[in-house]
Amino acid sequence: MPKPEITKEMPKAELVERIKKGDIRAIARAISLTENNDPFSHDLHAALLPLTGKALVVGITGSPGSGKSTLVDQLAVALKKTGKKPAIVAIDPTSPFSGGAILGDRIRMMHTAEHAEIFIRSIASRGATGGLSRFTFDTVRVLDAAGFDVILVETVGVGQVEVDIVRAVDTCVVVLVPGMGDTVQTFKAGIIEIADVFVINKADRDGADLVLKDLRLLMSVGEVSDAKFKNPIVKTIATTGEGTQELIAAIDLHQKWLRSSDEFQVRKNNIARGTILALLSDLVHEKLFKECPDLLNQEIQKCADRKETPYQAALTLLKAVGV
Ligand SMILES: Nc1nc2c(ncn2[C@@H]2O[C@H](COP(=O)(O)OP(=O)(O)OP(=O)(O)O)[C@@H](O)[C@H]2O)c(=O)[nH]1
Ligand SMILES: [Mg+2]
Repeated sequence: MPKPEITKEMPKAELVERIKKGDIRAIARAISLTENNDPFSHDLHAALLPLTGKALVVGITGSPGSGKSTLVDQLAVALKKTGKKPAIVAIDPTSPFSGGAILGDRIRMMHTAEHAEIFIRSIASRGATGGLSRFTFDTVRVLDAAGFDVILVETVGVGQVEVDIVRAVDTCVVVLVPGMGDTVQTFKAGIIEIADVFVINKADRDGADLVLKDLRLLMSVGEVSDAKFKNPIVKTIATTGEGTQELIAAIDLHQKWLRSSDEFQVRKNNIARGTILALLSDLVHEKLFKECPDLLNQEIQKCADRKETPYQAALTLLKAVGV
């Protein structure tokens, strides 16, 4: 008998039950409710919360075209082979993942040669504000509740929000490539400091060893006092899958270290703190735009005309929204 359609009227408990069973349409529904900031989604997330906390969230970041999607593909397929249930969340991918039927709502299933089905959700970052990071982790929460045990989040580490996203994962993999002067230049944004594991992809090209040398040098400089974890560096050729197993082992090594140290709790707390603070400022902004857009414009004008300091304006606005 075909399952009943998922409708807005469907009771929360039933939707939660179907998500728990890994029902793709229920997952898609939950994600789109979240994306539309539907009030129902907040209740839904609260109901999903007890089902979460089991997935390992791995961030893959690096400059455009460095081979992140190809690498994520390989990782997902390799993980699937070992009996894991991986899912992919890709932020603004400009290059498509291999094949796959489009399920709507930016969700696809990747069909691999091994007939393994891998869930992929892409998220557009263009035009998105701070909400991007909130939405990414709400999506991750739905997937975690649905029983996906490794969630690979691909993002180009350029904007602040994207850096915030990779900062909030369990293991952050930074992908570098030869011949781009990549090591120092591209990652001034602070990406290199948040890396747990480094990948030198396109190791089939000249210059991979040079990147390795640069990276080791850079790391030895940073290693002044309490470098508690020696970041593994893995060379990969994502197009052939070479190095994939080593990368999985390096991620594993990082997780073993993290879970055996105080850093685990520190990281969890930092993530929670960052998420709450970001959400608070989002909520205040939303309230302002909704409840007193005219006052906001007046205050902007006063401030621009130097009749008021920004501090005075902010206080007036906070009072107006009852904070
Ligand atoms: N030679 C070589 N090419 C590779 C390797 N890995 C990926 N590529 C190629 O590099 C190009 C970009 O790969 P993607 O996986 O789309 O890179 P990406 O980092 O996801 O790109 P964006 O999402 O656009 O930032 C593709 O043509 C890949 O086939 C590799 O190890 N060696
Ligand atoms: Mg990509």
